[in-house]
Amino acid sequence: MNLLDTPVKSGMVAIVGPPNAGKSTLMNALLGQKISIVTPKPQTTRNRILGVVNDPAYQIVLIDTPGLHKADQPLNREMVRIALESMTEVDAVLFLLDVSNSVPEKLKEEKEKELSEYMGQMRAPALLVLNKVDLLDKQKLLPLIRMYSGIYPFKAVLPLSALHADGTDRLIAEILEILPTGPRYYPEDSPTDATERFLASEIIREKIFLKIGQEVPYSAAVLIESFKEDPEKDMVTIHAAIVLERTSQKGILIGKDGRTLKSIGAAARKDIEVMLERKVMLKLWVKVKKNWSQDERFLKELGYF
Ligand SMILES: Nc1nc2c(ncn2[C@@H]2O[C@H](COP(=O)(O)OP(=O)(O)OP(=O)(O)O)[C@@H](O)[C@H]2O)c(=O)[nH]1
Ligand SMILES: [Mg+2]
Repeated sequence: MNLLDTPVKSGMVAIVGPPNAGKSTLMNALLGQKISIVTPKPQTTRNRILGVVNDPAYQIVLIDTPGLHKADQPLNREMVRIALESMTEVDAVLFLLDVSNSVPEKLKEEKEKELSEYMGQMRAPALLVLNKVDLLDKQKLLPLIRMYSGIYPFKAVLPLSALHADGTDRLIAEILEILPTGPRYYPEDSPTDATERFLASEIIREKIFLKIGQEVPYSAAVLIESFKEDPEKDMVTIHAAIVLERTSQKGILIGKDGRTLKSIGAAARKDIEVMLERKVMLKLWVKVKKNWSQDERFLKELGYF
């Protein structure tokens, strides 16, 4: 019998929550490897990204999503739509909150309203994950758990530190309580269905977020223009365009004597080499496409809509 056909606990699990809650960090922690990019800035993730956790007894298909936030621009609206859609098409939802900065006694009314509106759209059983407890005064934990349990009928409320992969065993156990028995939906040999091209573009975007402040990373998209393998040299040559919204942003991205762009390229190349397990030649160039984030056709090209 093919292992793919042997019934196990299996299903789709969306990781949702406000920007910067640690969703991508949690997905990587559960996978035991980095698939989703992580930065200290909110609104890093823009697409749904699949991560497949395999075990002899189960297959958990995680979906990392963009942060839920009040969005009024086309790109941001798409990001929120992607997250809300993921939330309704799964077997279980992990609703993740960063509790390192919250006030235990009561949430600000507006924030509570916003969160419970999003929670109200969940269709599957949901677990509330209180993340970043490594930064939280332990005495504040119990009141927090009590407060959040009152907002929505979660199956469980779990404190966790995604950064330190602390609390993940209990989380997996709670997920398995919810998941039905079924086939493995994805082959066991890959942790994601994302293409190497997409993952490379994300790594470049991550370095832009990490190396440049303010609004430029939010105005940057990365298009892989060519991705050529050379089996003889065991090498990949990648040409990528970093697309900005305004001409004035070009100088910031490139930096004095091209230093900023060079350091983005060097850091990205290193990570892409680890991902591809091959030598990589990475050529970056910068172009401007005025207000691309409001251009539906271009957003489609990037994989939205
Ligand atoms: N101390 C601490 N930091 C964490 C933890 N989890 C995530 N972080 C940090 O929080 C920041 C945001 O993490 P991400 O995983 O990118 O958050 P996200 O929810 O995916 O963010 P968006 O994609 O922007 O919605 C990063 O600097 C992480 O290192 C945690 O458990 N403890
Ligand atoms: Mg993310």
